Amino acid sequence: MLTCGVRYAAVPLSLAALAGCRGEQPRRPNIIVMMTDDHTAQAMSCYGSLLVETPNLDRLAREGMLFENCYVPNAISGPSRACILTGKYSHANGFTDNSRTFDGDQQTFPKLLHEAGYQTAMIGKWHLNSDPQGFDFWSILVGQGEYYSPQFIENGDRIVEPGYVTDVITDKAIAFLERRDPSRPFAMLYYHKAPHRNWMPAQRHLGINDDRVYPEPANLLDDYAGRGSAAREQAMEIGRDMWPEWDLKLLEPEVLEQSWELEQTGDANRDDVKRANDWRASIRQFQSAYSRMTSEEKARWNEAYAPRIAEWHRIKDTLSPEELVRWKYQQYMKDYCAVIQGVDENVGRLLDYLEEIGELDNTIVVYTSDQGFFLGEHGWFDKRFMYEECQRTPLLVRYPKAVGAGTRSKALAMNIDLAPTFVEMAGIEVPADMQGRSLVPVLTSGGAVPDEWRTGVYYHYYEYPSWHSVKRHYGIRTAEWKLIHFYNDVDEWELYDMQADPHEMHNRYDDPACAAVRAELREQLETLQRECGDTDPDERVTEFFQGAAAL
Ligand code: SGN
Ligand code: CA
Repeated sequence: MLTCGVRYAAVPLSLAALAGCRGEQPRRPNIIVMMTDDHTAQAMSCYGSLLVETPNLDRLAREGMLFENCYVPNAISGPSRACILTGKYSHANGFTDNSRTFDGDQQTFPKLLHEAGYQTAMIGKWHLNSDPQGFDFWSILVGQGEYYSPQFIENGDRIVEPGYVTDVITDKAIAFLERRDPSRPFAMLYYHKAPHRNWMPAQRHLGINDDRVYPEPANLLDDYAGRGSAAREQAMEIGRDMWPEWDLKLLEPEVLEQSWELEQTGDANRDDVKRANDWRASIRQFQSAYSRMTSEEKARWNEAYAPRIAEWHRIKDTLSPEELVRWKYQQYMKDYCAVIQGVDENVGRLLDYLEEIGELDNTIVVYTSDQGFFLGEHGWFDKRFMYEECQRTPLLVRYPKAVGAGTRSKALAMNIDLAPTFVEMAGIEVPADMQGRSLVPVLTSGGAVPDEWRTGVYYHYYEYPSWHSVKRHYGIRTAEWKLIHFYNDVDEWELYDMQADPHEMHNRYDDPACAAVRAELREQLETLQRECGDTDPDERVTEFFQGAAAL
């Protein structure tokens, strides 16, 4: 059904030509956006990872385009999802941090596709605190979602699905495709919970990495020298902030089955009290996650983690602080990579299904994550910072009718580019208020950076004070440099030479040799802020604080 809200554009010549059509309008492509939660490029073999093999994701890269430089404007779940849906930065779509409620009445690309006759579905982690709009079918995880027997809200009804979340989401995706109307194109958001914290593997992947020893990042034992208070004062250190019980599954079955009183006592403003309360809450959270398994699943789980628990009790009082970080890092990687295995297999399952029904080559298949993640770099887990490991996100695009196989692009891409790209590829005129840029010229040129392409990407993170204590900041990343301003309760700048110092260990902001580049970047940053309408971050955030305090 077509409505007047959507304006049609001629399908771009390049797409029409590559689709091999002779005069007639090519068939509109199906679209599948595969998104994971916290899957970083350091854990994808097509991006050069030595941590894990991802043959099915590698297949997408081999048969499509890999973006080396795709960035998110705000490295956290809900905001990133809102950016993708709207093609707009957080300040423009209103969803600046995870406590927000997405204004679902606003324009999104699924709505535009739906109005243009696409069958639309949203399956998996939504995390926007309001019901999805613009979908024929939606089945979303409740909140962050659970790994075992996950709860969903499906077209408004709450249900529990037995099984492992990554498998269940794929089953639902295939079921949607099975019952679709094959005469019309579809657009499906296939959004995983995996590999979000606390990294619980599927039953068939328990213990698979037990014998593996993971290479450590060079800055695993970073001491933050030469950087500001934001890097020093975060709460995402593997050594200090990763809970052995919840994150590394070091809880005996007897304790997991116990009823655990959640006494939140003491002065919540004191750091030690807050930490003790958080720790107790994490144990409760693990008990609840564990309770969702069947007795067979629990038995297999207990057996798989028993050796790790025994080792922990044997060594925990003997480890130096550095040895503790290194030991925890190894356990973290074993679980994280086992969870990735589940993602990769399911991506393969969905690709095989598309092939079987003859739709694979008619479908634009995109793989991305809501942001990157720290896998021990700087001694951290989690994300939020504008540092490279989490500002950058993986992006693969397979569509053989327009995108060359095995191509790579260095173009500075952003996840706000996806909405205009899909809209254009569906033959709809890209609305003028979308702030991202269509990637069609990049996709159809073998990855070449088009003339007049952006030379810097803008970033702005807001969720502070909150989980992991990452201070508010904004900044710009160009092909060679990164400039960051931490603000709100501090006023600190950082400048990194991304070519000489790709791991962002040496802040050059006060280096006299960088005076010219610093001035140039500050100007470029201000221009970007003006262009995207984020002109006074400090003031707006102060207003937000006042609003939040009034709630
Ligand atoms: C949970 C996690 C945090 C994580 C946020 C946001 N804690 O609160 O570690 O940063 O989600 O993640 S947990 O103990 O509950 O696992 S996001 O990807 O949804 O933004
Ligand atoms: Ca995330």
